[in-house]
Amino acid sequence: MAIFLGLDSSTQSLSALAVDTASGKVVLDESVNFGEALPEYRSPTGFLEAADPRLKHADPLLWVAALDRLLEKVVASGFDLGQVRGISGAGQQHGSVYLGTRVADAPRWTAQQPLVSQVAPLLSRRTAPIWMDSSTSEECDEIAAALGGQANVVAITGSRAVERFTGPQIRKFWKSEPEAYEKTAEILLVSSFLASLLIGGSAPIDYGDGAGMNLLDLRTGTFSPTLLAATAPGLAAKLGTPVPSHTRVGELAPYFVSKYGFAEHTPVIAFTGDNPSSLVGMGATEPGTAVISMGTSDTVFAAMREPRTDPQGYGHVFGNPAGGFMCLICFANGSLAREEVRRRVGLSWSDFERAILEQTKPGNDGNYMFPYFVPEMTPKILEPRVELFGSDAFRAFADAPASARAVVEAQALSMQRHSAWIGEHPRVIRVTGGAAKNRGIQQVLADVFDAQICTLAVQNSSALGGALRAAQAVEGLPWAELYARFVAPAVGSAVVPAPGVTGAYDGLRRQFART
Ligand code: XUL
Repeated sequence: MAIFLGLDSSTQSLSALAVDTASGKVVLDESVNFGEALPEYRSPTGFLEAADPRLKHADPLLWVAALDRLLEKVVASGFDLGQVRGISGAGQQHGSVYLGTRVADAPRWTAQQPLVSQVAPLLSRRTAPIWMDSSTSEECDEIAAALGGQANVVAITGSRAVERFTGPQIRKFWKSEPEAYEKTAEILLVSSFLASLLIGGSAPIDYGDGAGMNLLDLRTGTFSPTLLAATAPGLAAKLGTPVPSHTRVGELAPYFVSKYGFAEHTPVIAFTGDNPSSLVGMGATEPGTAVISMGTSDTVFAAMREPRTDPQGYGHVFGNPAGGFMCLICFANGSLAREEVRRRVGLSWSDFERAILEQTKPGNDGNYMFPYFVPEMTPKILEPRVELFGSDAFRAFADAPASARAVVEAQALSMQRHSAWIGEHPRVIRVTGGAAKNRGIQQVLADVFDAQICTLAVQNSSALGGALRAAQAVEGLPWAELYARFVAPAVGSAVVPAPGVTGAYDGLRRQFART
């Protein structure tokens, strides 16, 4: 029996999932919701309140406290962490943590104190900008100008300079707090920060998550000297050297051995971004399988046959943890937008599902909603606004069923429109994330994409991806074997397009084309 642990530090929670490669079973699935479990960090949805809607920062100590809280919960559940033979995991992408002392140079973690009080003195910046931040347009323009245009940034990094990516965020920090930047010895991503906590040392950034920084040269797998220079002075020394995702970055620090009963010398494999990790957890590391992940953000992604970039500039190319590349398009107004509409019209989630399946029909009688409750990156909408077209009752949020369908249809059509550059019409799409269970949402996706939609038996694909990556790196098991054991479609999950439905969206597609 060999047990492997995957962790996933997402926007709103930290999860742990363990697989047993011998029995093919998931043997642990626990999580800690930041807002509920750690209210003292004043982050009900994972980030700090700010007057400017473009500013989205989190308290990195929240993620540290959550790690101890989660492991306590796992031990309390009776699970024996001493069986774990390897750990990997993932973090929300693009977010960055700033340390005045490198973790590698910090005192060894002591089990006499909680981790959070040992990490706090290391920080050179109290907050961490996260992927929802859109406050760096000026820095994006400056980086693009220094490179001779966005096309050159795309050619090197696979993405335009975009607000949430780490490079523009670092540049803003250097410009606004030059002294604190100067004192910063190490900049980590959420993923490499988590791995660093585990090994009690400085864990490198992997190619999967590193590609979301506007700094990594995709051809060489190294940070581009031109982009480093265009971003901030002395940056190379603060970032370390990026590594392939399967790299063993160290072994678990004694803190976790004595406190939680892990075995000594448990290997830790590089952490990656939550989306690259989900590519593994969805069994989609070979081209041909598209994934839609519906969490705080909605993302559409797939492994790539050949490197290709989005002419409109919204799509990205990241490292595929199994080798090669993946494409991704991200939408900020995902679950929080669905939740906001559901709350405003007073529907339960089951009523929301019923509204879509039973009380409304494709095309929604011309009721459209463009749900930009927070600044959106795809398409770029920096000032939050909700655009409503249709009947009076719908526009007044008084027609609850129409509102439910309107938000989901707009999201699905936007996903389809902005993923067209990938150049493939997927016949089957695997969906994951909290909203993926909702039959109404599945049906809209099937109708809009004209594809079969299926969910997998294991829900948390990013944490599963972490566990499978650890198993692959430590035991050398082939991906196909791991997928055969752990990536099975949920029984009876397939949803197919309703007959003759595609034309129903022509009006909405035209409306979209005008926006
Ligand atoms: C991807 C992105 C989001 C975060 C959310 O580019 O910004 O999906 O990774 O966790």
